[in-house]
Amino acid sequence: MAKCSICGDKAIAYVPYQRRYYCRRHYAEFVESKVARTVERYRLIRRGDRVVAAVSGGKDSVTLLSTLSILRERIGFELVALHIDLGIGEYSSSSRRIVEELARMLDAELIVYDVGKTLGFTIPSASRLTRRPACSVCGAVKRYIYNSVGVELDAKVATGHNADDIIGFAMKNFIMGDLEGLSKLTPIVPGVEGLAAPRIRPLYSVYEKESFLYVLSKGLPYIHRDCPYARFTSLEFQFKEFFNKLEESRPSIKLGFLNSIARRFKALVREGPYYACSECGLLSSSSTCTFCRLTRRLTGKPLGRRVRLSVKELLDERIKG
Ligand code: Q46
Ligand code: ZN
Ligand code: ZN
Repeated sequence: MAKCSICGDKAIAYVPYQRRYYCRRHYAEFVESKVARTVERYRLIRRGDRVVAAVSGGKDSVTLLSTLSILRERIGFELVALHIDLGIGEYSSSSRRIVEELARMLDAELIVYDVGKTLGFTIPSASRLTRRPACSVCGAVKRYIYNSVGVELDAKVATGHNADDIIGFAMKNFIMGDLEGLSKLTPIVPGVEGLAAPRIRPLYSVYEKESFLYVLSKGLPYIHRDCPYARFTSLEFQFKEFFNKLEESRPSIKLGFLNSIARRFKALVREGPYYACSECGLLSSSSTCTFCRLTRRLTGKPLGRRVRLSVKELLDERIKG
């Protein structure tokens, strides 16, 4: 039986690039210290910051909220969890229940934004009506709501993208020649005053497998099933598999790749000019932002302003409640 390299208890995992075995407790600490190092190294969070953690209920966002709630005490920042109910049938209702349970366990403040109730459409209905893939509609809706909450709260928005996600996106953007996309894959994407909240990725160096073992080792609740729209044939997914194969024979190759993304891709960042959407006032690359264009096509009216108003109401309730 393999033993933990730190305490000698029964090991539950081996980390090849460290050549170390870990027991349940020390494995959780290993992941927590990886996140703490990323936060420190890239100066993602400072004392007195406000951080909104996007929590879907999947293993990565559960790891995000748990590790941030530990760092919250150490660094001294305000942490708010944000869950978006996308209206994807039983998948969304289970995710919401899990996030509510998790927030109670971690004593984290939780805000739930219900898309169906507030905007009158769900991801499946919007995808049908606009004839766009569900994930493309979903991505635009989530990004818009995260940003609205971040701007309204003057907060940084933390997402649960892990190391494998970043590598998958990087390779896809590289193949597509999307330099703008590549420039946004750094651990922190700066905000633009009043238009866009800064975005941070505390799980930047945490492998997908590590975040899975983390939630298991801590006994945290997470949604076991995949979203019905998740595609396991996408280019990103195939690159993830390819890099996992490479990692088997060259442990830590993924970490090396991520380091160079973090160091070199910053140079690709385009500094402005920045535009405000003429409909909602948030960041846009043209006169109308993606979300306002999408919702105009869907409902006949751009709904950016409505989202911003509903976010304000939700946050006011939070202060009163
Ligand atoms: S929730 Fe949304 Fe994902 Fe489901 S519809 Fe696609 S993007 S797969 S992270
Ligand atoms: Zn141990
Ligand atoms: Zn807009």
